[in-house]
Amino acid sequence: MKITTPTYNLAFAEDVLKGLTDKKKHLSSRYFYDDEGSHIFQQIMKMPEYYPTNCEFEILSEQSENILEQLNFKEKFNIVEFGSGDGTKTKQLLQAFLNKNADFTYVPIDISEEAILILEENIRASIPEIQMNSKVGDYFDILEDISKEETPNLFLFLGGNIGNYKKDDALDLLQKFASGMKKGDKLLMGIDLQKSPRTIQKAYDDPHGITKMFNMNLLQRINRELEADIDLDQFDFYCHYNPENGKVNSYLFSLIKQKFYSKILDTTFTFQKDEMIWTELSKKYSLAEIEELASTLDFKVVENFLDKKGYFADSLWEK
Ligand code: AVI
Repeated sequence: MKITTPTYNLAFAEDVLKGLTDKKKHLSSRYFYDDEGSHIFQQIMKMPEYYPTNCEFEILSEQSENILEQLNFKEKFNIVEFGSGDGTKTKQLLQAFLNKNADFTYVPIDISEEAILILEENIRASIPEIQMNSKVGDYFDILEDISKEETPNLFLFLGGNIGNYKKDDALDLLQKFASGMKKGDKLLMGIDLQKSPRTIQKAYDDPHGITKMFNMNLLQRINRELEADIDLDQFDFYCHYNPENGKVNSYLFSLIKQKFYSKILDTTFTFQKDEMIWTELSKKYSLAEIEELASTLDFKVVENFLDKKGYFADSLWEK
């Protein structure tokens, strides 16, 4: 018997079916990051309007010694990183810690073996003396193993990804992190801050159309993986920052009344003219909200490390 494995991701297929047949249509931003989407995200991070990348790079380049002091670890520790990316920013922190003779093992975690191999090569090329113990797999399975060891841990959750979680989901995620941490362990989390609404609006509604492409890739992904016939020219992108709640919400919307068919889902999806598909939340926090989030989860905020413009925080929390 010949077993054929599907070329599409089952969770993606199920979520598209649910999201595009719900009364208010939605698609999760988690699906932005296929190979094509990850490539577009690299381009977003290079845009001058997308300030978070440079702000966090500045913090980790210039303030890592202060961060090390605030950790106050007296013995060898682990630096455990969730979703390490290509390591460009983390390298700044690792190098500064080594310059201060800190004794640690870097433990990057990623679900993708390929991503970990690229990261290892990248880190070892510039910091050959690094002690590294990479892990491939599910964050929380690995966290459970790490939590059984006595070595103190600094967990890194950089890049401002927490902003892409709705309040309850952010609480759930951080609660899961917390349950894998022992007393004295620290969490350094990148958080984008509230600021001029124009600055934020420009970072998402960029003049180059790259963020639009990033969102449109969701529709292209449906065409590619779910064998659909969406006419991309008949959709547009819209995003809006609301300074009253700190939320950037992004959408795709239909320019005409239309339908498309997916062979894999064997379903026809219908759209009214101007009907919206919600694609992403990117929440900007105030310092007071960071305090509130930490205290809800029984963490203590040790210090918020801000870039010079005060746009972005790497917030150091202690369990
Ligand atoms: C990954 N994440 C923190 C980005 C953000 O700023 O919310 C994703 C992104 N969406 C549009 N531009 C960048």
